[in-house]
Amino acid sequence: LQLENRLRRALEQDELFLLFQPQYDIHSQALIGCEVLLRWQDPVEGLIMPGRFIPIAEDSGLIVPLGRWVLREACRQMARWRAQGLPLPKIAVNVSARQLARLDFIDEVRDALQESRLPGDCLEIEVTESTLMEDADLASRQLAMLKAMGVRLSVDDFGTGYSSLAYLKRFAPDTIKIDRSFVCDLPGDSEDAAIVSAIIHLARALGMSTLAEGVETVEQCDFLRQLGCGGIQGYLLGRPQDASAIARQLALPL
Ligand code: G
Ligand code: G
Ligand code: NA
Ligand code: MN
Repeated sequence: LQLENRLRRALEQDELFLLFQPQYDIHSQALIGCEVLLRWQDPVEGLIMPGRFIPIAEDSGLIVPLGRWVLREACRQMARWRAQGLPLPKIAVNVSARQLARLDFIDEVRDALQESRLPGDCLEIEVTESTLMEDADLASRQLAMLKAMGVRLSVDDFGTGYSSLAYLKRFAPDTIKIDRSFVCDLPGDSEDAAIVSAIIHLARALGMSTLAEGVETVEQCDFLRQLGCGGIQGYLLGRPQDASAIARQLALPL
């Protein structure tokens, strides 16, 4: 409860901020997007990571105002980059089950885009498999409305949750994010190689793109390229960083 109260105050007192982790096309090396990652700068404790406070926000319902803030701030930042003429196609925002389940979530997304005068295709929503499965009928109605606005969908941490392949067909995400746990032991681990290869083939057959998370070495990157993976994200190419660092990077030629 103590952390919950502090988090509530943090939201009011501007202690939350966003970092952005770049996502690249594995072939052209062009920047294809940035994942938005929330941070909390507590005046006493210092930096607090989302692994510690997102579960508390979800349990208490604080994730709703907090998620609304993230969406709005992320869109504002995207609009600033665009106004500077920087070529960033989209931002990817993590969305929890409890946010997606609210009927006014769609209005919040529309408001955040409109306030920053952004087209829907500048925004990607990242949800986990379990978020989709929690109330699949509701999720599918909500996601259809977002899709009609041009908003993209990616499935986060793919392969780690409870899911069936039927839901991939049903939700038809634009992108499957291959979980870091399948990437970290590449290229040596033959089981992980088989899993990643199967995910990439499945995605391709279904007309979806793939993006590998947690890519830390050149060997992993080269191997993923050979397997036909479409995008990469990870410490090899860029840590989560602040908006000005992203802008500096975007201003450089390829
Ligand atoms: O770097 P990292 O520690 O930022 O992220 C840890 C986890 O926290 C990730 O699983 C990510 O999905 C989640 N996360 C980060 N930012 C947000 C956010 O704004 N909203 C939600 N719901 N989850 C987030
Ligand atoms: O669960 P989700 O995939 O949204 O979380 C992304 C998390 O992965 C964030 O905590 C982010 O900081 C972390 N991350 C991003 N790139 C790497 C990487 O190359 N290696 C490791 N170990 N973690 C990473
Ligand atoms: Na994510
Ligand atoms: Mn992820």
